[in-house]
Amino acid sequence: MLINHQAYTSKAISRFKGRVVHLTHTDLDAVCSDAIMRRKHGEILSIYSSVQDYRVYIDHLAASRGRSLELYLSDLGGHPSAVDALTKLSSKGWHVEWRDHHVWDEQTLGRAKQVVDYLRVDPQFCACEIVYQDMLPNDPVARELAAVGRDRDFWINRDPRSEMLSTVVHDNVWRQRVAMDLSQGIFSDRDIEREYERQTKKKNNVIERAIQRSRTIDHTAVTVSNHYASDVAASLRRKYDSTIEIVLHTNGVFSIRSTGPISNRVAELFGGGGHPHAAGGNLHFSIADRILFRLCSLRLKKVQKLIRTASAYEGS
Ligand SMILES: [Mn+2]
Repeated sequence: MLINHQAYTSKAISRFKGRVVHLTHTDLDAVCSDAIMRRKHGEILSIYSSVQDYRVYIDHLAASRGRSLELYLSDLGGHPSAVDALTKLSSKGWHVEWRDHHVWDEQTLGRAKQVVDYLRVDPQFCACEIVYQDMLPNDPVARELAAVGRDRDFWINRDPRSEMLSTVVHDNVWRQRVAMDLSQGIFSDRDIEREYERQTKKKNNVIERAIQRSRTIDHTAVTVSNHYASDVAASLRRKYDSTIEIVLHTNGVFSIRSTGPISNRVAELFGGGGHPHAAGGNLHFSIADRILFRLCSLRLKKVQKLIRTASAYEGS
């Protein structure tokens, strides 16, 4: 069973007959982690979430009546509020394990250690590598899944399968389908290839529009796009030879990429976090901000503040 939306969580939990719930991110690293968990545990309940608001799902789990299950988190960085939610879940008898590779602040790391049954945060690997090492170290398919996940997550891009799969899992429905396929060692088939072609066309249009809307301030390139943030950022860097790229969503969530190790530090100042070279945060747009953003987009005050902050870090 797989779910993508908060509204379905309670219903899905009450129907779920298995034992393991997997709460993870939405990208290929998360999907590879999910596939390895499926190989290990069979039928699991997978919840795909943005890295910003996954806490809501933990609240839903804690509020659900019935059995205490096992929750495995992966590819989601530590947030103080998520640790609070996990404290409640643990007290209800849930077993909780957390595997991640984002940069955590020491305080959250210390608190999480006391709350969960197992915690491993290791930025030198991607999440699916950690899941593979911990859960199925002798399984050749799990090893291959971990390698494909790493190829994309660390932006190595040597294995063409990682480009194809990471594009296809951008779609909610296909993400679930690919997780199932990967768990059975199927890395590609005609349907996946066809979907890749369809989404590549869409992706190229999205990138083209994002480039048209882009601006540079100093060495920071900024644009607006609700999809394919990593690909959009990479295209901005190619075009401008920039050192920082910011991709804003129309709802105020943003992705940041940087040649220097500053992305997570900038993102942390805006309620987010992530990796030294790739991170995300949220400008928390009010309704008024959203309307203004539609009119003046990059000139919005909150956006200007983000750009100035990022540029200042770059110079530091
Ligand atoms: Mn990851």
